[in-house]
Amino acid sequence: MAASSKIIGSSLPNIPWQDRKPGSSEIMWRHSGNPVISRDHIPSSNSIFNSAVVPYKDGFAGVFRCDNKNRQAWIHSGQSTDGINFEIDHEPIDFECAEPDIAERVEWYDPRVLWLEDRYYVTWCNFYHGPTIGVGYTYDFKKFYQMENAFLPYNRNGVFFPRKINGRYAMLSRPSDAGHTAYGDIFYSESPDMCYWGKHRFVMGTTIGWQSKKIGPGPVPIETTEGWLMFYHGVLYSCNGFVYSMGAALLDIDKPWKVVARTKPYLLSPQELYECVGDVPNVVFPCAALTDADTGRIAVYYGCADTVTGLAFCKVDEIIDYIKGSSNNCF
Ligand code: BMA
Repeated sequence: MAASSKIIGSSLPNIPWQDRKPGSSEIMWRHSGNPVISRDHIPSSNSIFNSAVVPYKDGFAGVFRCDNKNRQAWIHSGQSTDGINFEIDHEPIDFECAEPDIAERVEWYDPRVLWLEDRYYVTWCNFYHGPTIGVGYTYDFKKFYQMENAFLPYNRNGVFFPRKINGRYAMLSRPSDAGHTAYGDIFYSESPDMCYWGKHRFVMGTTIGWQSKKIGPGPVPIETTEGWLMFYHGVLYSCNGFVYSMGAALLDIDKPWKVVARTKPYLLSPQELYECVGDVPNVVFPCAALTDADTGRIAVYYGCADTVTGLAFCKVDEIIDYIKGSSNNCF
C-alpha cells in the first residue's frame, strides 16, 4: 500500500521515540522503559495515569491525573525536557474560576490538553452533580483558569479538535451515567464561543469484541491528509469485569461525525503486566498524542491499569493504511 498519508501540523524533532523492534510487525509498539511514569512519582500519589502531554517551549508540558493517598482524583501540572522524565507539581492545579457556582472541587480526572489559537486548553472529567466535561485554559502551566462546564452531567471524555471546524469550536464526548457506565458512544458537538455547545451529532458506537460495551474518544484528534485520526478506547465486558483497549478511526475532515474507516482489531490491549495488574486491572486508556509532521511519528500516552502511565508509538502512514485495510472487514 502507498505510504502517502501525512500529518498536517508542526514538526517536532524532539518527539520521544523508539523504533519498532527488529522483526516485529506490531502496528503500535510500546516504549521499552514502560511505564514511563510510576505510581509514586510524587510523594502524595497513589497512582498517575490517564494523563496528557503537549509540546511546550523547547520541551513538553502536561496535565497529569494523580490520585492521592486518600484515593481522590486530581489533576496536576508538570513539565519535561524529553517527554519521558517529568517534574510533576506536588499540589493539584488550583483553577481560578469567576463563577462560584461551578468552582466547587470534588474530583477531577482524565485530562486532555491542546494548543488552540492563543493558549493551552484543558478539558477533564469534572464533577458537577455527577461527571461532566470541565473546560479551562493556561498560558504557562502555572496559572489555570476554569470556564463553564461544556455539558450537563453525565458526560465523560471531552476532547477538543485542535482548530475550528466550519467556523465553530468542536468537541468529541461520551455521554454517560453517574457510575461505571455500562454503555457509551462517541458524539460530536460544536460551539461558537466555548460556552454554548450544540448541533450534537452521533459519530460512532460500539461494535463487537474489544469495543462491544462502550467506546470513548482518547487524545485530541490528529489532522492528516486522509481525515482526522482519532485514537479511542473500547471496552469489552468480560466475566472478570471491563477490559479497556485502544483503537483508531479516521473521521471526515469537514464533517467529523462521518466515519471514513475504523479498526476492527485493537491496536493495543492490556497484555503487559503493568497494564493487566494495578488498581483497576486490564486497562489501556489513551489521553494524549504527540506528532511530528516531518517524519509521521506519533507517540501516544496512555494510562495503564489505572495506576501508571505508558507510552506507545506508531507511524501515520502505516496506521492509516492499517485502519483502512482492517475497516474493510469491520461492518
Ligand atoms: C473509566 C474512567 C477512567 C478509567 C476507566 C477504567 O470509566 O473512570 O478514568 O481509567 O474507567 O477504570
